[in-house]
Amino acid sequence: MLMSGNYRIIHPVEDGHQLWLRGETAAGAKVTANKKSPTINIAKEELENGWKGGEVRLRLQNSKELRALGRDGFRIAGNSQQVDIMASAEQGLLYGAYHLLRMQETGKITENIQVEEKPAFDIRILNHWDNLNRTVERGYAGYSLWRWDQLPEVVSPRYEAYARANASIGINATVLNNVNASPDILKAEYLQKVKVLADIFRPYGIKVYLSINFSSPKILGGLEDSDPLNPAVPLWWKEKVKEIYKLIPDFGGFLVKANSEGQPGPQDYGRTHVDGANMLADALKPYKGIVMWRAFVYAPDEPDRAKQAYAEFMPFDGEFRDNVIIQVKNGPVDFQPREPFSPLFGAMQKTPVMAELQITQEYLGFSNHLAYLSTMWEEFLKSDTYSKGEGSTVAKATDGSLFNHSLSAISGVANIGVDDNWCGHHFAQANWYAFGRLAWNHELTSEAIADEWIRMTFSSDPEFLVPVKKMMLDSREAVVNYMMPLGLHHIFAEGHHYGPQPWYSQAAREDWTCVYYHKASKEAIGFDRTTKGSNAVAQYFSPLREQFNNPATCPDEYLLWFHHLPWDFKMKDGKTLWDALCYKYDKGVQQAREFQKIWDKAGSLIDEHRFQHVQSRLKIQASDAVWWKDACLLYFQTFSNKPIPYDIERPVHELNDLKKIRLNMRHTN
Ligand code: GCW
Repeated sequence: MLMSGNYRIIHPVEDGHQLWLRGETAAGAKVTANKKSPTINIAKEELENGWKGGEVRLRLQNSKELRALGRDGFRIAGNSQQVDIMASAEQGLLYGAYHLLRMQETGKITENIQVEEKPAFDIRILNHWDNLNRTVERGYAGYSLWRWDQLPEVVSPRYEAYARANASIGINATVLNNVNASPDILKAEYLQKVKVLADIFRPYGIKVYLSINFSSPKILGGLEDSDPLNPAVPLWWKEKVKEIYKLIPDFGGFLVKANSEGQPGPQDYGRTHVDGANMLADALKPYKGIVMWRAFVYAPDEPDRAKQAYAEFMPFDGEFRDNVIIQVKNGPVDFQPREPFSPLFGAMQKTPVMAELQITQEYLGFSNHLAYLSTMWEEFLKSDTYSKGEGSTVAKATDGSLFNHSLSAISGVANIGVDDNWCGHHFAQANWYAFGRLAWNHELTSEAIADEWIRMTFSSDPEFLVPVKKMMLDSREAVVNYMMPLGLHHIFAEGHHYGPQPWYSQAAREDWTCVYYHKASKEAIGFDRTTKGSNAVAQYFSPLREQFNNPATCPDEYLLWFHHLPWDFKMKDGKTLWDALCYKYDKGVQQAREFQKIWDKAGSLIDEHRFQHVQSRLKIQASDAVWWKDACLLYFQTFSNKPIPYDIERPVHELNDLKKIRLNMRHTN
């Protein structure tokens, strides 16, 4: 058995707990291996339990060709009767085993199997925003998986199931705790708990990392301060790191949110990001640990938040130690349904940069809305930064190839909790899956990933597969349409970020209001980031900066991101901006309704329980879409003073009623 204890209970209903790992068979394939190890044993057992063909040979080989595929790469050669999985390291064999099983489950086994795979990014890491009290910041799938209260004595079987799910899609690292980090995580008692998790994850090829609180030396160590230039401080970190590696010899390193949204950092002492990051890097270096230093910084006094990460970090390019990587959110503001890529990608060239994606749907309807995010990430990864001429995609600027960095990584903020189905919404599992697959191979299409996921999770019946795949592929754009089309952004209700609140104007900081982002007036709407405005366009390479700067060439998707335009501005298709906005919102509503129809029809082909679960959420999504449309159009209409085009369904709400809605965080933990 793969799972410890008596974990494999029969679930009375199909609750989605098995994720995409459903290929178990009683066939009992013959599997041999030329070496034994905990990792190879897992690969062997997976194949014994899942492979429906003939003999599989797992072969660890130290050849030049295999070494070129790296620690995680593998080759598969043979046919359904006899097949070899070869790798130069045991992780490679494990990934090869999962790959072969995936080929089988998705109908890709041919008479001549020849596969060679090597991951695009070295570190493929989940970021859990899990607090030590088990709440999850921006988590919509129940409490944290980590039972800090029970560890290290009691070990939940879900830890191993989690590791297995990640390994099956190539994820090889995890940050266990929230970037808004409690210093307590570094206490000896917590490190004992972390060690237990690391031991469980290790055979699955998963390394553990921790988010740290920059003030830990002061708070935990009782030092006077946590100033990186106070000699006692780096010493404290050195000792702490030593303590960690004693327990966890393959510990990955630290993730740091510093001087951001009230978190402590080196600037508290007049020092820089470089001072802070390098101090930690020096402590980790002897053990091959790394620092992932986040660039999510924005100060209240800068007139354009979108410019700040670039402005603050570019001057430090090349000044960080070689075991520091800068972690940058995909967009320059904050995980909005659509943003252009952050200009740090491609611009920062001497220091490696990694993308931070958000798998959890903080800004895309929590686990109530069906939003397949692979299309968003694909759009991002394939965006051309033009940093070294055409073809300098974000993917290449971060996978080490464009700037010859030996450190490459990609991270995703996890959407996992203790809910039976792990992610709250059955289709949110697809986002976890897609993150892993894209981290492995950023050239995969969202279509191909959705295809795999549906076949493995639900069904390969074309009557189900075809419409449901289309629904998934359309879903993120639908959310953009009914929430904030044409480049609008951050008009979310304050705090919880679920519903619309474009009228929100009173906050401790201007950049925490919605009016700051849309700037609607009687005359116009949008954020002017052109050369005449905040000049954020200048942070992009040519020809993007010119393209973005001109409303005639700026893609419609980013129009109001970069431009403040009159309501009767003529769009490329001849519509006025106001009408175009109305039609986009309406389109979003129609799409959400279409998803209901698709699901009701296709759903009869799958189990009742998951069918109903998704159906109930699609109802919420459709009604939320109307709520968004009415709130935004009625509110913006108070400025535009123009009629909503008469072929569009009329609002069914009163603006004043919508303004009274106060969600009691009902959608969060
Ligand atoms: O998106 C915002 C979230 C915060 C989060 C922050 C960050 C962890 O609203 O909840 O804090 O970004 O990424 O640091």
